[in-house]
Amino acid sequence: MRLPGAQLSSCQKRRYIVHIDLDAFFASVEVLLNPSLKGKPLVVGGLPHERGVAATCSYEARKYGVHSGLPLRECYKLCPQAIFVRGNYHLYQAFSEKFFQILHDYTPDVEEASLDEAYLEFTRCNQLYSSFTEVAKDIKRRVEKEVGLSVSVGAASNKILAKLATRRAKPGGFFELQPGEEEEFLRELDISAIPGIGPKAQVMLRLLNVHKIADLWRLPLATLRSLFGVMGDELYLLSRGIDYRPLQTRGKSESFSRETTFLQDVWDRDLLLAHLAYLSDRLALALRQEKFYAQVIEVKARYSDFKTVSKRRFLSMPVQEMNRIYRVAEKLFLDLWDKSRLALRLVGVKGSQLVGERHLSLFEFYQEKDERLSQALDRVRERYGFTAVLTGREKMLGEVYEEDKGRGFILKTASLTR
Ligand code: DCP
Ligand code: CA
Repeated sequence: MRLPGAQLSSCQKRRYIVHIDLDAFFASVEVLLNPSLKGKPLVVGGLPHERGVAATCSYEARKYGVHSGLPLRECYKLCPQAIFVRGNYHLYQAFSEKFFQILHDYTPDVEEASLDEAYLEFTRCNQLYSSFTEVAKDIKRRVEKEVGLSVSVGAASNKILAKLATRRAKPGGFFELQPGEEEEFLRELDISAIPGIGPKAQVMLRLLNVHKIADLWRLPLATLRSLFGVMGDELYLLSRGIDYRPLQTRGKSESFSRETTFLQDVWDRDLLLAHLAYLSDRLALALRQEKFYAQVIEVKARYSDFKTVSKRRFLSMPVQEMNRIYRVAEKLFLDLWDKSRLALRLVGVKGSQLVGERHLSLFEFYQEKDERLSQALDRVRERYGFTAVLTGREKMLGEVYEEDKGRGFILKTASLTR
């Protein structure tokens, strides 16, 4: 099967993206500071009988099946000889800052994707460097020397391919995907390699006998849409190595967000989703008032121990409507929320990569229905107040919060940006 991506990209300027990710980050910092841990199975995140999960573990521990997110007790069962440490977030943060400082020396286009992971784009740096490959290798050497941690680097023509190249390079290697090699490279990879295919999506796909990325190519777009809704389009493209997402650099971080801390920490799924629906609704209102569409939706959650997690999704079609935002937000939230961990103290939803208009995208048969519905909703709310029309999910908040004379609920610490 031919990938349409090869054709599409040949008529556009080829990008050069480097993805860089520290190996077993928290664990590597612990080893650096205490070399007696070197070569041993190490779990970071808590002691064996404590509540909670492993933040990460050394590669030696991974051989026993231990991994990030696994309850500490399970880790102990799988690898009782492992050394367990609680970890020190502030310390890791300091290492992370040093890591990013180095990266910013090489190009202005740096996306800090997480504490230990970044994308760098060199497309604009043609005049600056004679070989991007050599630059990528140089960055790797400098991080290893100056931060003291092992790092893996991938290079390719877009973000998804660069990230998958890093995965191939792990641990400690460098892998550059050459033009024309995309199809062979992707074919045999497991579907879990694609960001966005979480555990639930995997179960669904495996039932359809889809295990490898090449199996995904056989599913028509309509099938992916019926399985994954708005995310179907993205999976269709990403599985073919097609990815136009720009880097989210700090300078371009214009966004709207709506988040709130709860009156009391919350475990209850429906109550969490009710908050998320309401915040999505408020976000939609802000976007419509300012006449923006968001190309990226991000959900954030904070557990009672302040561990904060977030997950975002680039959408092939920018959104402004509450129900579209909520659909994406709900999926993101359910993917990132680990209900067995601790209760949550905060949730939030953010729209970024704002655009002023939306074009009909290649794979989207845009329905105006949602848009008309939103406009009608606004008119009713202008007359009768925001809480005059609420979705079924949102109504639950009426049992928890006071209303502000129809203008909305009085949340505990609603934090609005922009
Ligand atoms: N982390 C966490 N909880 C998770 C996942 C990760 O606290 N569920 C923290 C610990 C990790 C760091 O974030 O060290 C980076 O996450 P990665 O997914 O990049 O994992 P590692 O760097 O540990 O390992 P890898 O070599 O696979 O990148
Ligand atoms: Ca990492």
